[in-house]
Amino acid sequence: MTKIVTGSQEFFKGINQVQFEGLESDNPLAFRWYEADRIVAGKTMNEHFKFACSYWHSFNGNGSDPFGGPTHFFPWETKTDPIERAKDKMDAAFEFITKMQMPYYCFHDVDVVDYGNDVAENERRLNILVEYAKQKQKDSGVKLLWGTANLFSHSRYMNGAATNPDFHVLAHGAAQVKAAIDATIALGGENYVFWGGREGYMSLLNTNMKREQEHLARFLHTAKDYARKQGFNGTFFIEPKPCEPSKHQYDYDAATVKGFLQQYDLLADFKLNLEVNHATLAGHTFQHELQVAVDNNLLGSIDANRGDYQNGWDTDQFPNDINELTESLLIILEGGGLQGGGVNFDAKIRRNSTDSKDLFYAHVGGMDIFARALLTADAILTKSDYKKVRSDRYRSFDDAHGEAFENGKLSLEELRDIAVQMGEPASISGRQEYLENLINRYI
Ligand code: XUL
Ligand code: CO
Repeated sequence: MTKIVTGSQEFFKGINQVQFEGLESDNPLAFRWYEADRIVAGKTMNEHFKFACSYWHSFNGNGSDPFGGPTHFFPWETKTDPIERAKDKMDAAFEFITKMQMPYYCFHDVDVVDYGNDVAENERRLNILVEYAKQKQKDSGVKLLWGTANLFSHSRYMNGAATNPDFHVLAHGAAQVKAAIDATIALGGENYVFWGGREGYMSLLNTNMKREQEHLARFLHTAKDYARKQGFNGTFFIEPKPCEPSKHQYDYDAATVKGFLQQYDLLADFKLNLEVNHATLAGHTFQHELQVAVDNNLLGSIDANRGDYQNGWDTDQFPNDINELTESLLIILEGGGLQGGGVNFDAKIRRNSTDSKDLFYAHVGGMDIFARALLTADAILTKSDYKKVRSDRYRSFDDAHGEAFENGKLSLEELRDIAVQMGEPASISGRQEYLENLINRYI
């Protein structure tokens, strides 16, 4: 059990630590499926998931949208001094995280403390909060899954950071990344994330795409070399997203990022942090993105959330789709799991979810649905003929001519002669409905 760590005041009063109570429980603030120490497929649930709370949505996201201001008024946002206010927020964060028994958290630099326009002052502020976080981590055992720098909110980044046409802006982005890497290392962070929200363009009329992408690669090499020199041996993650806020973002999807990493010799140090709603925006399923990552040995981490079928933007809702997640866990389990990363809830409660309990319901639901999907996927893999149905579809490549083709031993003329010799192929069912039913049966 995690020790609850509060500051000088308790922010989530009247809410106890969330515990596993099992399927019989009707307590909405208990886990029904997530049992941290339960072993599934050779690892504890805790090891499979490494659940992380995202600082930005949970403690900064105030419910505002393009049509209206904040609806969430946090008691940790009252002090005027930025350092004192940031400490209150960190007290609230660790209280929440330990009450949820989450083992990890993630942050952007500016989530932790307000940044202004003075590089040295920003570094000073972040350092103070890093020292504060060190103590909190020590008291609670909670760890940092990854750190990152926000290179998209400040107005100077309106044309991008590493891909900005103005070198002066790029240098400011580098200063921020340096401080965020220093903070991540100081806190024992296990990974470092680059999400290129404005690394892209709005119009090709004013954009030299090739030059911008070369700058991005050079920037990533420079940041990576610095971090390695400072002793960081965790993994760097690129988080693909096709658009929003930019019209077009360079890290479009898993396949695009793989090509980029390969082209610029970054594959040894970088993997992917895949987000469900980003996959949807790219016109893919999350499962597709996971499979691309697994097939290229790039599956590092996950940002868990979901989109809205009626909306074409990043709604960042908490995950609750058991079919989607069961199919995802099938791919993750068969692919050998997440490499270095975990499951970060990059999700926010709705604008009109204004009770302090809502943040707890959201995370309870998210952790439980992942646990349920893991158990279901493991049962499918170990008890059903799911894998056999798929491998049987390819059995004509297991021997004879099919095997010779796979090994590059057949010319086009020989293939033509085999076609003549074998005659018209029989039709073979893909059995999609059978497999869809199988998944529902195990849920
Ligand atoms: C934005 C997004 C970011 C990254 C970290 O869509 O997902 O919060 O996860 O910068
Ligand atoms: Co994300």
